[in-house]
Amino acid sequence: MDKLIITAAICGAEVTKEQNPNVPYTVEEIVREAKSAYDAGAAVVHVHVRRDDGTPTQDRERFRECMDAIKAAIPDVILIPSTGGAVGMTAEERLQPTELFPEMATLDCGTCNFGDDVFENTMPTMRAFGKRMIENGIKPEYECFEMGHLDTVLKMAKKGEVPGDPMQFNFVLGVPGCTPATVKNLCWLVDAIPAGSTWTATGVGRSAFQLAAPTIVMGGNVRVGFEDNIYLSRGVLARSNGELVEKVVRLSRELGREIASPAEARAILSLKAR
Ligand code: KMH
Ligand code: ZN
Repeated sequence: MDKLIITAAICGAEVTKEQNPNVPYTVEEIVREAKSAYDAGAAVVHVHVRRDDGTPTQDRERFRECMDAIKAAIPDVILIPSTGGAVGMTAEERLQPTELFPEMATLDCGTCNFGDDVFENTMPTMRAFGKRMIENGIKPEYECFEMGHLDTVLKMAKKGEVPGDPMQFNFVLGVPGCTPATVKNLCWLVDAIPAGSTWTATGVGRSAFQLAAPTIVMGGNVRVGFEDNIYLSRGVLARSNGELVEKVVRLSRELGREIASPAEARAILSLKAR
């Protein structure tokens, strides 16, 4: 089994300092959280950015500023900027980070309920995002909240509408209104991916660590971070993303699986040398 790749989703677009004061907004706070996750064992950081007041933005220059600052602090980390942004943003707004030619970026694979909101990803939007990622040499991380999302992106890959082999999926389970974070649901999804693909599981809220443990045993990779969960354990707010990553490292070592460095993660994810 490959070593475990840990992704830290340090910020997200929806979680606020009112919920956990350690959620990063400013460039300095984003770098602090990325470094805490990296120092704890994360090879990958999933990047959303905010204005200093916490407002989510997909502004290209804010992404440039934040990603350059993270890279200055931890040069070898793999960055996966979001093209999901926040609910309600236009496709044009969301695509901006792809203009920076990151080695990877998220590509959301379908529309779904998202709490009280609707996270819209129409077929034309997804085709436009796939085309941009092919043109700019970006490897997508395919975000699937539902089995229908996975089925859709597999069909798009067959038609050449999104980058193909080897594909990297992130199964985000436990979002209110989407697929619940159960082991049965995770197995159903993992069984449907093509041979040679890689995958990550993200458990939202209280399921974060309950989904991490079976994922480690099944050979998948794990995402944790404030985007998905702000608690270290029941009622205990995490003081940093690093604390959340440390807990996954402990689980993985107890279960006999070592942690991938960024270089090892690049090899596992078949990322091209740049
Ligand atoms: N903020 C969510 C509505 C992604 O990063 O690609 C979407 C999201 C997915 O976070
Ligand atoms: Zn995200």
